[in-house]
Amino acid sequence: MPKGHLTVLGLGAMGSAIAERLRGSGYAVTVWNRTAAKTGPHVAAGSKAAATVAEAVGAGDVVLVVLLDHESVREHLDPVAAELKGKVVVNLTTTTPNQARATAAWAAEHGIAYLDGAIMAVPDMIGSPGARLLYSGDENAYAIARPALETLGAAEFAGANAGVASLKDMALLAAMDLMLQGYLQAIAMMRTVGASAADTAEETEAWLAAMLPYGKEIAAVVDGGTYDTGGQSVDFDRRGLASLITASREQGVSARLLETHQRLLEELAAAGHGASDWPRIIDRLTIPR
Ligand code: FVH
Repeated sequence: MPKGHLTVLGLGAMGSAIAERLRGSGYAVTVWNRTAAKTGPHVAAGSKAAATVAEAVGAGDVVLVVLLDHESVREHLDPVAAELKGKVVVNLTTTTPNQARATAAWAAEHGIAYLDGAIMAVPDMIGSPGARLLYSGDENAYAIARPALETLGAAEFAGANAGVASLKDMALLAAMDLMLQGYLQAIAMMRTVGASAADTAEETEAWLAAMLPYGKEIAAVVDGGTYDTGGQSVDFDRRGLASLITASREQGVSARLLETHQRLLEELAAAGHGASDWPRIIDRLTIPR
């Protein structure tokens, strides 16, 4: 007896890994993919292939959507709203928070229990303890889908606001993006004296690892909200950053990545906050609405 009937829409790298894991965990899995040929290996492994999205969603109590983007999700879910009524839809496609909330509103209108998910893993990690998946939206949908979702990786419910899982995903990816840009700046600077990218990356990794705990100190300053703890000030940081920018340019390396940070510090100094703790920069990141 299968543990339950699930549908997976989308058999790209991630959808395939998810379908395979669910099947291996004892679920009866029906798959659908725009390019039907990709269903072949799944059928050979014991899944059923549906010829249409409507047929696919009819076969599962929980429908997992792993398509490319918001547009492809809505292109295929909107026409089968009636078939989805009363079912649980878990959308694991990467979308923005507003797109997640829009799909949640659409689902609520059609009596569909909707959970939006964000996958903090690459396909190879699915089913391993290192995979972390965030969910937000309908809590009852989460309770129903949870046993299956927990086979994919560590599952975390982030609340009823359907946009929060996606927001957290994007926030963490933004942090990663900015950190990895730092590797490139260091590599660009050091290769002007012949250092290999590999050597600089190794040194950068060790340095960043030593600095990581400082992130929580920054958070404490932000949570404190006074920016007068006597830690590194805006003026101190401006001077330090000016040296980095000058050193980059002296080596013939653009300082564009660093200049953005410098501009924010200059704005704070111009507003009379030169003596403030430098994490006050967060005020410049918040756009009034
Ligand atoms: N792969 C990863 O490492 C990341 C990890 C974090 C989360 N992402 C997101 O997961 C979604 C799916 O990603 P993927 O890796 O499976 O992506 P692809 O291998 O490129 O497969 C894309 C599937 O989407 C189908 N598709 C694309 N456009 C349409 C459309 N207009 N209508 C129907 N299906 C569409 C595509 O079908 P086909 O090309 O095989 O016919 C694939 O099934 C994604 O949101 C990541 O951001 C993965």
